[in-house]
Amino acid sequence: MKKFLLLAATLLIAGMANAKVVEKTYTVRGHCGMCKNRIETVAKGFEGVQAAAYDLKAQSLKLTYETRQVKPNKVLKAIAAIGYDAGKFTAPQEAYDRLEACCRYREIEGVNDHEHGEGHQHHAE
Ligand SMILES: [Cu+2]
Repeated sequence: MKKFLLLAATLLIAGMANAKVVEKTYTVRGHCGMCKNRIETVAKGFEGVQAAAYDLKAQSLKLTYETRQVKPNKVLKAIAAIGYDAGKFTAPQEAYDRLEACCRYREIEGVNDHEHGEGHQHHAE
């Protein structure tokens, strides 16, 4: 009986050691503070996600989560579902279309290309 209790205690401790909290960074597209808020809110909505910090400049989301409770791909998929490309998940066009004009990172990228083209012409004079 004593041996059994010892075994049970050992297993319990091993189980707790398995419950690891890790911090990982994923590429997530976004464009403004509103995007940041939405992305972080979705991520924090998952049980086991302890922290979610979106970095607009770096286009990356830092997730702090409990490995047994959270599958990061599920979080990324949920973020893609509201319109933001996340990790290997591309946001569906209809979700992207629902974003406000200031959040349309795909079109804004196109505008930047245009500006770059004009600058080049000026340089050629
Ligand atoms: Cu936005």
